[in-house]
Amino acid sequence: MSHAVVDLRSDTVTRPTSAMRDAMAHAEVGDDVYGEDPTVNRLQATVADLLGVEAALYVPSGSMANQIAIKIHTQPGDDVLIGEGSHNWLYESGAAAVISGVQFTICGEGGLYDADQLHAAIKPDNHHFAPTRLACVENTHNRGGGRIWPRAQVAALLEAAATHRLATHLDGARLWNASAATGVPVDELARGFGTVSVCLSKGLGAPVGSLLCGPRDLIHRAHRMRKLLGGGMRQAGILAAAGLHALAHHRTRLVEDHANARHLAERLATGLHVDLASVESNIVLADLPDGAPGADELVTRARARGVLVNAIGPRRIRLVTHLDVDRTACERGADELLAACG
Ligand code: TLP
Repeated sequence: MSHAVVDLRSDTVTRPTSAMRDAMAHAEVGDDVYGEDPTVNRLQATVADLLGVEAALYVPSGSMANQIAIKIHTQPGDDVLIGEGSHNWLYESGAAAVISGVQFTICGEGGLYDADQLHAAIKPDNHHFAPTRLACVENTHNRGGGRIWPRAQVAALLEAAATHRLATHLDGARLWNASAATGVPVDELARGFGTVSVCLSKGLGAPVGSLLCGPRDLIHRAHRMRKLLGGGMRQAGILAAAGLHALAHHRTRLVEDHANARHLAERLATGLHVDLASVESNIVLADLPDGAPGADELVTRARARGVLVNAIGPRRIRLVTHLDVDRTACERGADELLAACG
């Protein structure tokens, strides 16, 4: 019996459902560069409202949202504090150096850092050093395995950032997951940050799109940067409609992805090293024990068995649950991976 491929590489691999495609096909549109696309405007208003901010700007990708945020918070030559392995630093092609001319200082371990680590990383006011201007947080933290920032830690970090007059940016590509996992509304998780980016194309299952959110004056500046970077889109309502559909229909189900990730992690832990306590949302990191092949080899073997995963280190793989993998698919994914290790 042949099975469909189980794709656990990322929650970005989902395909639009037929209901989502219907919503896209029937979207009312206009030219968004003139600000005349009613569906984009509705999406921006909806997300601003959900996050409890004045304004939101629809952009093609999470990377663009983050890079616009860094640009509007900094000047060339500035220093930006960021958690280890954060997307802004690791996975955006060095864009912050190119677009904003800033340098990063990595704080803490595993993606999260605390107020003391922030204080320690601030550069003295001395001509040797790049002035520290911005602190970035990623919640959930992708490379950290979908870790959720403890709220008290965020509050203390924001307070410390304010003491040093740092701007703050939250990469909330998976803030929806953090909210679903903790039951804390997204506006509370976003509160206190200067800007927040959220993605519709991860766990929510839309094909495209992110929003940069914040106070009206900053989002006004972000609008110019979106144009400068070539991110102005025309009848983008077709895409925004997918986002609105995702927000209405795919948010509450994220808890299923989290339960599936836990199940997957427990099953994998029978043969691989998985820190079960760190599985908090829809991402599972697994380390390969002695005797197992290396991560690249395991990825190749798993693919031959119809299971797709990503290697993120010589002996580490990442698995992500989403809309297009149910419990049975996760079980099959775990079993094939365990078999491929032997
Ligand atoms: N993450 C992707 C890859 O780029 C690594 C993935 O498969 O997880 N912030 C975070 C925390 C992300 O995980 C991602 C995508 C982004 C931003 C960027 O979003 P896009 O791909 O829309 O630019």
